[in-house]
Amino acid sequence: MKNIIIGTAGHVDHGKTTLIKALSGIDTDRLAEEKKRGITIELGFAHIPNDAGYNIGVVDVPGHEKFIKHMLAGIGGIDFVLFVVAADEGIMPQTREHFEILNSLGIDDGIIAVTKCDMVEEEWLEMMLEEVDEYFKGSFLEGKPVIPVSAATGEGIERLHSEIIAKCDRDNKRREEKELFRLPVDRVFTMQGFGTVVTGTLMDGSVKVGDDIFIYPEAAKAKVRGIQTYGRDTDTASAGQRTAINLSGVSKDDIDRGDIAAYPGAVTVTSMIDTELTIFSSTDRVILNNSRVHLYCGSDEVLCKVILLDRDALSAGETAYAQLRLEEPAAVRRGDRFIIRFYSPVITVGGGRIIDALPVKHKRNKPEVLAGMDVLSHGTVSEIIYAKASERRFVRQGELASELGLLGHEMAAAAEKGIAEGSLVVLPDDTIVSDSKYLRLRADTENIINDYHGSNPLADGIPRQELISRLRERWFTSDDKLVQSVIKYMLAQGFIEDRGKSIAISGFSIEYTEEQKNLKAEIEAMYAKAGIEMIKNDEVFALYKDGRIIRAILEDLESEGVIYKVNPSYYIEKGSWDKAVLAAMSFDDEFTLAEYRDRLGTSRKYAAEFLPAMDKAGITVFNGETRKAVK
Ligand SMILES: Nc1nc2c(ncn2[C@@H]2O[C@H](COP(=O)(O)OP(=O)(O)OP(=O)(O)O)[C@@H](O)[C@H]2O)c(=O)[nH]1
Ligand SMILES: [Mg+2]
Repeated sequence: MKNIIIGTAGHVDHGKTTLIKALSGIDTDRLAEEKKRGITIELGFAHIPNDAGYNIGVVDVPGHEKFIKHMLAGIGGIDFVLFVVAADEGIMPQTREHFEILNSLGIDDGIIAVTKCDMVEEEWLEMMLEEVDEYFKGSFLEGKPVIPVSAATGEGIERLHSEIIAKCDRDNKRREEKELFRLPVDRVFTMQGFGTVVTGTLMDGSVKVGDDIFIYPEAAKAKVRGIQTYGRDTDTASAGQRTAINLSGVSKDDIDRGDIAAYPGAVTVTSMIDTELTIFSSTDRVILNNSRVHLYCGSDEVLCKVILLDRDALSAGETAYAQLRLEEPAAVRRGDRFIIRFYSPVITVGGGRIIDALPVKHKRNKPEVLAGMDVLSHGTVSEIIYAKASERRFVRQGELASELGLLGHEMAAAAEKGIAEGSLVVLPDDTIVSDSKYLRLRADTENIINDYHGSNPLADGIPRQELISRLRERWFTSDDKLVQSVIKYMLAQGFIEDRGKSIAISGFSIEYTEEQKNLKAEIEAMYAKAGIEMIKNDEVFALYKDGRIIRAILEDLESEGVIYKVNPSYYIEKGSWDKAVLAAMSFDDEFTLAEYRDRLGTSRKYAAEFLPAMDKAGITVFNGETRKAVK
């Protein structure tokens, strides 16, 4: 089943609602006040029956200039417009305003209905049709069907119906991948016995009963209890359907029109957006830098400041890069279209496209900032990823995909390309960095380790924990996982080396002075001479004033396999230790300390140090009195 959403547009009283009733049988003016005043105030919803197998939803908008904001809340998600111009009045102010809005929102297809034909003479109608042609010339509506209709006599209604069906036979441009699900909420209410219900046009992706979704920008979690599309219960709803979702876990008060129901990752919650902003050619208003305006995006409306990045004023028909700084967070997606209206008087002045959903704060009139905008506006996916990865301190691939409106596999493919070209590095924890940023990370790491080697020439490397905390400080991050991931990547690259508890620059080895070499030889000879009669560490440390050097020599001799660390107080010559172990292993049955001492032929003092060390090493098992060798 193909899903299509049509929106109406046109000046107040031109017959939009009446025409939708003629096409669908549904009166979308539901409110008492609408009935009383004979105008549409809120968005109306209907669907057009057809036997072509399409789901055709309709969003009927108000034409009155006072309710433009309601129109904006519903019109963004449509596939094409049913543009209404009344034959008796022709092109009127909100005809123009709606048209500019549709243009700005990137709507690119439609049908024009010239209504109330019964009210005018043939000649007048001819003149009006010419006026309509003239007005839409050069726009997305040029050459589209123009159909004279009358809801009063029924003239043209059938033809209009078949033109609508013909238009539905078009490529669906919506993205249907499930994970992209988002629905800008245009109505929220409670239903007796059901709880909270939100409705909206399902923009991308799909949703099903039982799913956990989130209401953004607050990110309030909710569960999908039920779904309706076009008045029928259903298990799933997908892109291009008018959808009502019954939610549990959130109350009506937690949700406003303009919020977005979505899966995590389908939207970016932001307080700033970079945009390409165009001022309507029909307006006489000028947007000055730093002006406060109303921003309409999806069904949301927020106040924001316009920071013009390359000029002080933007006037009719002009386009420029602007950073919009929002007074409240909004949930958007890169590529989304939006409209802006003057703060006061509230007049629609322009609109544009989001080119960065999570920018950094920009300075004005900076060539490098503007060059970055060019990349975001019309660069390739790889170029955009590179720019974002360079700009951000650390960003994980998944976050960047969501910010850029890319699916996981699209992001992975682009990253893969960047890696192959050497422009990007993806770390084991999925952090993505540019080549130049990676070189800086590498230089930082090497500098810290080299400094350590410089001031600790007898240590075989910097203790791993110390390296992590120094890098965290250097990179202003508390993210241990990230730092470890950088280290892991660099270890795999082979220019630093894992030395157990410490990390060294590859190839680093301890360099002793002549004096230290002699000292090392002296200590080695001491242990060899002592053999099974161990030497207490204190005696060795007494040999030299600098304890750090003794420690380094002992550790070095240990790692060379010359001595063995029995416990914190004793090392022993390795060959003697092996003998001590063999003696324990030679018992077939349980043995006592005294039996062991006799077999090894040493004093009780040493035997009493060896055996607990062997227990600890898992060579022997002690039951409180006797021991048994583990074989
Ligand atoms: N004679 C005649 N009257 C029409 C026709 N279509 C609409 N009308 C009348 O025009 C008036 C306005 O029609 P609506 O359908 O409410 O106009 P609308 O464009 O929805 O108005 P808003 O939603 O307020 O912008 C109503 O009184 C309709 O009965 C038509 O084809 N012929
Ligand atoms: Mg109406």
